[in-house]
Amino acid sequence: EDGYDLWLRYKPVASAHTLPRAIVAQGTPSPTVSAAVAELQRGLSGLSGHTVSVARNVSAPSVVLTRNATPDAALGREGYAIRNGRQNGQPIVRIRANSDIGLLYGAFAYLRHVQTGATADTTDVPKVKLRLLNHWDNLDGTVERGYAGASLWDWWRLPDLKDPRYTDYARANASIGINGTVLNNVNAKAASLTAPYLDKAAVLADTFRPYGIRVYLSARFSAPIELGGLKTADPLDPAVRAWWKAKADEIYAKIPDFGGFLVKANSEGQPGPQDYGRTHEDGANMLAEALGDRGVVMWRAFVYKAEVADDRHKQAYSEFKPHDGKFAPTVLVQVKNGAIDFQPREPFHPLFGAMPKTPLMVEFQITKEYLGFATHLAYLGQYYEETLRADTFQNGQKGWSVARVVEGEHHALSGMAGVANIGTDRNWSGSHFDQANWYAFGRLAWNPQGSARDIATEWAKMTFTPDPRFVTPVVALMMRSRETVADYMTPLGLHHLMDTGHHYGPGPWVDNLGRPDWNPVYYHKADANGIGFDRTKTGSDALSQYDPQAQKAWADPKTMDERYLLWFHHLSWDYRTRSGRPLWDELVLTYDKGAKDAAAMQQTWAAMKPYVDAERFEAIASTLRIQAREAKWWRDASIAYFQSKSGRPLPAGVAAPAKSLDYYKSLSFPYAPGHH
Ligand code: BDP
Repeated sequence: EDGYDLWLRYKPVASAHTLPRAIVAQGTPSPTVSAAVAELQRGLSGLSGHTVSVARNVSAPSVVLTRNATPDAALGREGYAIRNGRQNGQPIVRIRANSDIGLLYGAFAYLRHVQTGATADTTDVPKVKLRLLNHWDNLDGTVERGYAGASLWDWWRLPDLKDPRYTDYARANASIGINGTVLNNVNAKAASLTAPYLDKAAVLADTFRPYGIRVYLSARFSAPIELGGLKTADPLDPAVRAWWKAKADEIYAKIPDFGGFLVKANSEGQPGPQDYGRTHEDGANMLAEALGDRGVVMWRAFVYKAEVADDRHKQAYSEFKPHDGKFAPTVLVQVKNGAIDFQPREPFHPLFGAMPKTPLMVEFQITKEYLGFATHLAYLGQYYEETLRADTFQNGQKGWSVARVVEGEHHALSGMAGVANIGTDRNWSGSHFDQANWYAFGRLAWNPQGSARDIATEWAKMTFTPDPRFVTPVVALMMRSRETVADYMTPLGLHHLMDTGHHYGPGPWVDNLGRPDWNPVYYHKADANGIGFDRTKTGSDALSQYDPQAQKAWADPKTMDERYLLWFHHLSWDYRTRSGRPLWDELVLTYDKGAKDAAAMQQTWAAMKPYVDAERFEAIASTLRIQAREAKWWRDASIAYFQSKSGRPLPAGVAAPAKSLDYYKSLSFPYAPGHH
């Protein structure tokens, strides 16, 4: 097994003899219903170990797909109900929905239930409307921050070559409820909007359509200049507006269900409305006007300028909050989970809860740019859950979790985006366990209140085996894994300590980059006296961007969750932590624990050998070996560096770093993937 089949392996289950023998689809056939029937046939045949047939009528135990003649409001457009019952004297499982896509989702859910041992009747409806992958894929086939091979999109051979892998991609996404995909990098090339590339994108859209997946594109704001020969891309210029309108019409002629545009503007050198003295809403609303009610604009809030003020943490909030309520109804503002940049741990972004009049999407990173790429195991379901459950106290009210803000109860639109970790590697995600992050993202986009542990359990059962001797220890390992990475990379709320460019190894000493807020020293501020970024009133005061009640969680170092300590506070090395130990000792011990826990993951995995095929067992064992070695590297390099600042001895019993600080500084990774 090479991992290609993901969680859709369909190996025989213990309940094989009880499974339906036939599939009956009632009503008018459609490509989506055919996809549902094909998946059920493939799935049930595999799970039961005998061929399951497709029938017109119920004359054997069957799965029956029924599209409601009159819509059932409780099921919405994409929901489904699964009911056990009887028909013609036979036991049946009826999947009901208002739409064909609801039937497909119901089919996947039923197959999941069979594999995870859930048999009860269920009704399920997605809580978020736009559940999107964002591919940071370049037209030259490379993937920005991609660690799973090249881009899946073969732009060179498209539109002629319809790689069967595109269908498997769509199946996998539909199985977890993802309903849209942005094909190209947010650092976009205008060429993706030219006729030849639109023809290629149209073939992908045709392939994905039966699976309920719409295609979207990242739009380069200056395209009217680069492609249209205009002198400006000023969003208030009538010629610019006309250009975008014509472009949108051209796209819809080729892709009738085109989803819309994702835009990174005025961030990290990308063009945008501010180049013309205009605002974010001027830019976003112009694109919304061009698309009309045919599609949406997802305008990213990941912005920061070179002439950064005191704290990059504050910029997105300062730039966007004043514009709440000014965006067109088809614009969503897409906000990263935290205010800096996908660090191993970040407090939730202060914009959540601060823009009640605007639909806010949350953007998570599935690809692990700052968590050890595809070589370190970190289950992100636990990370996403942590963010989604945080209370923003929107409008000063308790109970406004990030999940609830994203679900957007007062808005017509809602959305969640995940920066994809998918590429041409046979296992799709670069490592077997990274498939779980794709899976968890989809499941949480469907239901942001879902449980990361339950999701990990489902995934482990389907991807490996339902045997509890495997599932229990592996789920426990997954649930701890992100914390372990945070412990050996960025303990106690430290952040952005990664080395220049690739963001893989440690570089806490880096202080020579063009902008202060690219340097790790800017974020940890360690010196002989102490460490941490003061974001309280005595410092940058970023904390004041949160609702006063949310602030309480982080305002007092004595009572707060210490996993965020140095994110908000600069403290002396002697500061007494909750454990009673001085901060210096606590920091060193956390690094040490992270490295030890990473090493221990290998033992847990070694005991799983009887339950896993040899190919995947070995592949995982080898990445855990790399992780243990590199966790030690992180620990040693970080302790060596911070000790050069604190000048203090290591706590009793803690081993000194294996090599000198200069040695760690001298290491470099010129060929690290994903950085171009
Ligand atoms: C950072 C990445 C960079 C992306 C940027 C973004 O390092 O490659 O272009 O985010 O989200 O995390 O736009």
